[in-house]
Amino acid sequence: MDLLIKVKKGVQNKAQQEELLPTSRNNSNYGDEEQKKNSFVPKRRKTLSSLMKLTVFSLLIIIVYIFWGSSLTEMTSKYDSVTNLHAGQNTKTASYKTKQLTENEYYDHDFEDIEPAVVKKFDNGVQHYLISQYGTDVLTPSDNEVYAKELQMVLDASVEKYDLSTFTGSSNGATNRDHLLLCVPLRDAEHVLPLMFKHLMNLTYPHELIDLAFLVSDCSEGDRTLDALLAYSKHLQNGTLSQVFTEMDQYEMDHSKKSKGTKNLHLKYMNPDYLKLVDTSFKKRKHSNYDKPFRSIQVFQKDFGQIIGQGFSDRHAVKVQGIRRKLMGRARNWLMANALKPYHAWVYWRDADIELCPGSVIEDLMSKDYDVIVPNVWRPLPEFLDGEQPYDLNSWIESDEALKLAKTLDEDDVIVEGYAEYPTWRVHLAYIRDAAGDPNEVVDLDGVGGVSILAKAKIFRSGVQFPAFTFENHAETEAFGKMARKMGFRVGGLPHYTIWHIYEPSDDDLMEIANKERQNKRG
Ligand SMILES: Nc1nc2c(ncn2[C@@H]2O[C@H](COP(=O)(O)OP(=O)(O)OP(=O)(O)O)[C@@H](O)[C@H]2O)c(=O)[nH]1
Ligand SMILES: [Mg+2]
Repeated sequence: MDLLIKVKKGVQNKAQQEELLPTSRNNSNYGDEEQKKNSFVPKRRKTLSSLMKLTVFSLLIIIVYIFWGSSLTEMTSKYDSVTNLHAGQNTKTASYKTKQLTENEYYDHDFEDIEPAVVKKFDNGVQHYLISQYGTDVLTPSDNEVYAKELQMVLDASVEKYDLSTFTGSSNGATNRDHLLLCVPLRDAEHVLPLMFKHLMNLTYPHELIDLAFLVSDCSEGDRTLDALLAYSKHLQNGTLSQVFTEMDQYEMDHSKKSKGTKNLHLKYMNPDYLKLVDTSFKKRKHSNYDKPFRSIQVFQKDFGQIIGQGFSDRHAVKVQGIRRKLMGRARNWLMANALKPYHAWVYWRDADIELCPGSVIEDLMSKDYDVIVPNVWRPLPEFLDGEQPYDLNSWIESDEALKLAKTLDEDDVIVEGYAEYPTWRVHLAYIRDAAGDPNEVVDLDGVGGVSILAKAKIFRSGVQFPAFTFENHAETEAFGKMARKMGFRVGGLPHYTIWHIYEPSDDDLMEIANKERQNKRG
């Protein structure tokens, strides 16, 4: 809490004294003025001081809960400039263009027009305020006016009123100005963060209606997911992140020309059309509000004791699925419990490792007016492995065979889809895809995968959660789907609306690629 107060104070001082946006969340300074100028010098806001205040506040609510690990000072200093984002990268960082914000949603709800100095005057009670402010004399009408205004500010600071009937979630959320909480769990994810942030910016659902909440947990020693996340978040809220990525991409291109590494060897074996689609997708899809900041960002760091490795082969072993999924359930519930506010009408869960996804995914899912809804998730593969594959098998329709199978299992056993050990004969959303099918077609589901879930916030308020225990022989998102159904909510999936997960070569795939390379060399 001390940390938060310190951060708030720092931001306040900067806002009041310098009329500038904060350069650093922990109020640390750059070495000298010249260095500061060459780093991320914030833009002076000449007009609309309330807009400036808002941006200050939207940065301010990047709250970091550090339960273990290094201090905020150490972390942010490592990532204070883009130069540090990729070690040794020397990019030009002179000046970035920022945007003016006008939408009401940037200011409403949490961001009431409260001046801390005024609220503080009431610290010793109303009577003390009146005496020290106006002596014992009767208040003049103008004193009274000031008093009423300042008293209202105190009340606004401590009482929040919500009518939950106005935050139920509608199929046309953007027009209805529905607030949405977007949750992303992250573990050892530094390498996919640029991709993730590009997808976030690419979302066409109004950014001023989206609160972002990230949970970083159980990362490996030396992993820099949290540092990178904070650095990118700062730029996202400044509206400068796409400029940073342009520089990073340019650097990456120059660099890869110079050194022929084996890191991305598998790309040689992928479908060239798919690779081209990935390459051009952001260039083509950029929308006019791409650079607009989100309404707020919260970053949480908390470990849950996940010991199963995050490598592709580690995390897919059948024996570890139950434990892994239950811990993920705990992590998701924790994030939601901390980030969900009374005014959120929708919650969107999204994994970081998605390569292709329409920017309109939120509106597209919302338009179906289901309580829980997911798209189809496939992944590309090397051409020697058929080029593509149905990926997320956690979205399914329950079968009689699986119900019978469940009866033979222990109460605590977790059925895992896609493994020979559990022949469920369920209909998987992934397998009923027709690439040319109607993307608006919906089927009712029982279990759902967690890659991209849109859900009405009211279902969480009614008690639906991601079971961190075995619920009907399932855990986490699949059990979440089952639980939502059991509580009478509508759960659906779009078989012909596909988003694409990144391809990470498994150990077997890497061996196959190495074999092919050897064969090629032998000629
Ligand atoms: N906070 C947190 N995030 C995690 C953890 N494990 C995975 N993640 C994140 O959750 C998302 C999904 O992770 P994946 O490892 O792809 O897990 P998955 O989707 O169950 O597995 P795949 O189907 O193989 O992709 C990604 O954004 C990860 O960074 C964890 O233990 N804690
Ligand atoms: Mg994944």
